[in-house]
Amino acid sequence: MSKHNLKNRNHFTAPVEAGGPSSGPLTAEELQLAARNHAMPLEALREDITPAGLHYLLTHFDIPYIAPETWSLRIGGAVDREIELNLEDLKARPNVTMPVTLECAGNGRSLLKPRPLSQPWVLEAVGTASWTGTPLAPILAEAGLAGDAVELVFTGADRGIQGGTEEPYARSLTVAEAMHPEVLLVYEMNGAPLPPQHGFPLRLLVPGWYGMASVKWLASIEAVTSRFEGYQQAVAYHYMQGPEGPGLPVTRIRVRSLMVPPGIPDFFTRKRVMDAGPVMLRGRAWSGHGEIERVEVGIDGEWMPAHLDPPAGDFAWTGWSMVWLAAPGEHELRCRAMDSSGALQQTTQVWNYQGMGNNMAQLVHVTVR
Ligand SMILES: Nc1nc2c(c(=O)[nH]1)N[C@H]1C(S)=C(S)[C@@H](COP(=O)(O)O)O[C@H]1N2
Ligand SMILES: [Mo]
Repeated sequence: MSKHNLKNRNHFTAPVEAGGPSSGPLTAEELQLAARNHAMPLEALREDITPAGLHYLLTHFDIPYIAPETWSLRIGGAVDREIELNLEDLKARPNVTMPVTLECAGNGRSLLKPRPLSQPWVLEAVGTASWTGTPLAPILAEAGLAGDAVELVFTGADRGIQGGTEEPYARSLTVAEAMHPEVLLVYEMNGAPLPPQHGFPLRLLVPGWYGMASVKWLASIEAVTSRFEGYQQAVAYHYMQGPEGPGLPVTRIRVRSLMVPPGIPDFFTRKRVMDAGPVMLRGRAWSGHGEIERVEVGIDGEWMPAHLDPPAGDFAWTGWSMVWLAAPGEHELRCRAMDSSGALQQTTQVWNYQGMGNNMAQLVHVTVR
């Protein structure tokens, strides 16, 4: 049993003390979170690599101020040798640069009915940056994990209170997950030092997983001999049907596709307006459960296959496109993807209490004139 009491095993008592999902209007607390944690404007789906300023952002507490000269990463706990590495030490190690698509597990939350109260994402909590860093596995090998180590706990320099529990932001991975070769300690985003909001000077990057696993402002890595029970691990990020936990842990990214909204938007409603004629519909699709096998575009309920580009990387999104002969009138456009595990995006909602992993197919209303 975790140290959190049952009353606090509820993700949503934290920001609003509302005690659960709501069908009412957006709250001031949701607006406050939405203003801090911005999404990626969907027109940025045009680019393989998302410019850092357009990448989505999710910070639970405050962005910590870290002076790089005094910062270091401590690796300890159930290891043979404790290791301390500063930024220069990390940069001197072998480096890897790769595009990785990150998505917040709460993406799509505000579209659920009723709406779980938390960061009220619509659909755009995603981005693909080119990340540079050093693989984690060799560092863990140098530290020498004890035979009874079961997990690694990654702790950030930020702290706050959630669900009545005061803690630093911390998440764990099993030893097997942490040893995957693609798991990196990254210090650059798109060829520049990590911006403060994305984890300067160092973050963990767990490709294929929803964003919560990629701990920003990394301060320490601790090998532990029993499962980590921190709030962000044991209480938050679970698929639950009601307030009683624990439910199933949220791990890898569920398959999703999004389209660049065609035409031009109406300022206030964001509804799309465009001229009749052929138009190239474009977008991106991704999954943490395997390659994208198929993307289909639905025009007024009729599904047609899209052309797929080669994926931008093993853990990055795949571009898609389809020509649509737009006829005058009102139209409903959708897109849905299927990955190599056979998972397909649904067109009806699959609700859960924390509003996690809602990958329901996007719907775009278009007026063709
Ligand atoms: N230390 C720390 N790491 C964190 C978070 C946080 O609040 N603190 N938020 C997590 C969540 S929920 C997500 S979705 C990603 C967002 O990464 P980004 O802001 O660089 O896009 O960071 C993760 N890492
Ligand atoms: Mo997230």
